[in-house]
Amino acid sequence: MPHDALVITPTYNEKENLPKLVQRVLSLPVKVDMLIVDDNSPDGTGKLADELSAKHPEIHVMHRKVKNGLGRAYCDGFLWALERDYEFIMEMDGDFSHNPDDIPRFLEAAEEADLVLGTRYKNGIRVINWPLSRLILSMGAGMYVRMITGLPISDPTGGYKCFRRRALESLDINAIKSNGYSFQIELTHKIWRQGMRIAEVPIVFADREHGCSKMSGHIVWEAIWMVWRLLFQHGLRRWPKKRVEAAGSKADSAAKENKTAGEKQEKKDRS
Ligand SMILES: Nc1nc2c(ncn2[C@@H]2O[C@H](COP(=O)(O)OP(=O)(O)OP(=O)(O)O)[C@@H](O)[C@H]2O)c(=O)[nH]1
Ligand SMILES: [Mg+2]
Repeated sequence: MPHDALVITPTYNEKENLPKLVQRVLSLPVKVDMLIVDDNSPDGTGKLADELSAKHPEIHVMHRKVKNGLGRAYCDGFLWALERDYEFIMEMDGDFSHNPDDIPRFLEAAEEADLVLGTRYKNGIRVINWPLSRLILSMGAGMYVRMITGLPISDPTGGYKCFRRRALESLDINAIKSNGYSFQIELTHKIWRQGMRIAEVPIVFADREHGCSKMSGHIVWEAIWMVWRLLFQHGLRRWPKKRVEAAGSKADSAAKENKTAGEKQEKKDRS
């Protein structure tokens, strides 16, 4: 039987990482499914993913013909998840920069939020083995996003996230064209500006040990333009629309209880 949480991992040349990653995810105390979205990796990651999927029913694989960027891979994964019954849908890199042991904390926080973001920078800096230039770029990008768009998030370029189903349903996924940093910022901004509830959980981010980074200058430029686009799309507003209650939140259930109590009272009064 499928679980109600799905972890989506895009892969491009991750053959050293994938088997260990799958093992770690499968041995978590919470049960989750995993979708590997592989872009025809020349190192054979796709074939390896198929072998893992044949052994473990929790593992699913999507093959895409050409390398088309992390953003497109996630969007295809989201559409796949929404066609099924998943309530919690996570993004997790396949290079161990995101520690799979954090998954239960994301799922717990998602009980009270529409979107949960892993943060490397709230209450300290938790990044291992990055050159200083990369850290400055990442933290600088975060400041830039906050300054221009007003998005009150400590790590808006991070890619370890958990979406509630309705947060993804609120997006026009086919209209999202960005990749990399920009992709992460765009999704979060579009969910935040609708007034949905966002939570942050602290994570430790470690640079990859195996394989190589797909980071490029293009990714940085794309993000620089994207924040302005988002600001204009939102009518130059730097705040969200009226807050909507988070799916399954305590406040939400309290509101429902109040409503039911009110209805009961009304019936009593009428009789
Ligand atoms: N399917 C697919 N996966 C990708 C693509 N580009 C990157 N990935 C995967 O997305 C995840 C994150 O990619 P990384 O290369 O680590 O990129 P990054 O995390 O932005 O950069 P680094 O911090 O330098 O590692 C990894 O699991 C990659 O294998 C792509 O074009 N297609
Ligand atoms: Mg990485």
